[in-house]
Amino acid sequence: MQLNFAARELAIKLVYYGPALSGKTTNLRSLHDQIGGGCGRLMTLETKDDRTLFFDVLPVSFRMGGESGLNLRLKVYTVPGQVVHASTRRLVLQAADGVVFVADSQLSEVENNAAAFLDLRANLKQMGRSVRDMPLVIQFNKRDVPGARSDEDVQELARKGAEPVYAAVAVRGEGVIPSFFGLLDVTFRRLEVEHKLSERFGMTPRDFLERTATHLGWGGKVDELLAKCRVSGAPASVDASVRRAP
Ligand SMILES: Nc1nc2c(ncn2[C@@H]2O[C@H](COP(=O)(O)OP(=O)(O)O)[C@@H](O)[C@H]2O)c(=O)[nH]1
Ligand SMILES: [Mg+2]
Repeated sequence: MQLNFAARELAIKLVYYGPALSGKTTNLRSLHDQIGGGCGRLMTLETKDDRTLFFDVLPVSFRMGGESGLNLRLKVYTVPGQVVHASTRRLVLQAADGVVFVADSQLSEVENNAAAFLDLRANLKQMGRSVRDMPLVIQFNKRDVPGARSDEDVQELARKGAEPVYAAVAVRGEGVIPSFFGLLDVTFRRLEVEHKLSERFGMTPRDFLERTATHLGWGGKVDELLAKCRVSGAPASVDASVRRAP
């Protein structure tokens, strides 16, 4: 988090992490398409075969309104998943305020997911941080692929961990917005604990979340949004109604 008191600006860095080809760039593209004018230009840098070469970044910036006059700047990044890009991943992860871990639901990717998670853990540790203290959301993407990990399997994992787990089909835009708001929710809550946002700006984490949702075109029922596509003891279904037509 970067706070510029003179400019009354709060900058928050969010990172989509995960193995190569799990759908991180697809999430950001879909986010960009679904929030339309609510964000700036999506910058991606890919090789000819669509692999992320460096990183992608989507800026979302707006005035929070109310008495605070606060300008909120969200900078949403993806890391390149390929093993060779380890140093770029560390660079992108530096000073992150929250992470969405995009896991690939394909059975063939179980080991790659695990390796990427260990990589996340190791990189955080190297920065003197830990996964436990990092606001984190897990997204199981590619729920549409035949032979994906079963819903029961995903539910079991969701039950074991403390962090929110979301199901997604990012290519169809499903689960993308709920995962993003799930991350914002845990991130604002953490910033409240660490930096006393409500004392400084007179806005609770919930106010931050609701104003961001309103700015991005999802006014109203933030709780419903957070519950959509969320995996718990209930079946891990993906609700297409959250998706906006591109
Ligand atoms: N079937 C399916 N394919 C997906 C989904 N999300 C992404 N993909 C595909 O997976 C490939 C890798 O996606 P990309 O976003 O570039 O992965 P990244 O390496 O994590 O950035 C692309 O061909 C996407 O179209 C999904 O939900 N279902
Ligand atoms: Mg990518």
